[in-house]
Amino acid sequence: METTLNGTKLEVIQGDITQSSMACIVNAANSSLLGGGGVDGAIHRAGGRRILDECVRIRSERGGCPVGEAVITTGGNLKAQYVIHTVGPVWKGGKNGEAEKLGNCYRSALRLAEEHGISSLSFPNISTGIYGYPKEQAVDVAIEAVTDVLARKQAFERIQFVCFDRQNYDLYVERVGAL
Ligand code: AR6
Repeated sequence: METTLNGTKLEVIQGDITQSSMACIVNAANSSLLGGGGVDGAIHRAGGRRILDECVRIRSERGGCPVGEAVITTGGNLKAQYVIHTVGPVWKGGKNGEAEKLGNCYRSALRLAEEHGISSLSFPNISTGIYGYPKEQAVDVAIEAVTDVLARKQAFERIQFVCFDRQNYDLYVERVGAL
């Protein structure tokens, strides 16, 4: 499903983000930037060695990526030209600034995308896998952060939420449908 918000097409799809045809995909990485499981593992496998090489270089320059921040690399062998790697919070019950940190992931990624002139990007459901963030709460944080940025900027043509599992897909369809 899709809707338009201040000139940006906002889409919800179910699928594998490595197959995205947006200019940029966002990765739910960890602070080491050296890869891992989940969507991070899938992106590195599909994108190949050049993504990891750039992550290693960024890591040696600035020691990794803090939670809520983002870095950008090539898309390597992916259709996407770029990957923006952001680091979501680990869910620790909700009273440890998780919502602000998760919102910062979406804001940081969009800021970096805008700085690089990227007009279309795909987001996975950051933190809702291995990091254990409750999906019903993560969707609200994601949509609030993205719609807040879009309300102030017209920098993007298309933003996709790529949901891997049915539960996230249903939640996003409901929330985006209500915008
Ligand atoms: N395409 C789209 N979404 C996916 C894909 C895919 N190919 N694979 C999984 N997801 P997770 P996190 C969904 O665990 O919770 C890694 O080891 C998945 O269903 O990938 O932020 C990192 O290195 C879930 O909804 O990331 C970190 O150590 C969402 O992507 C840690 O996991 C996020 O799940 C980050 O944990």
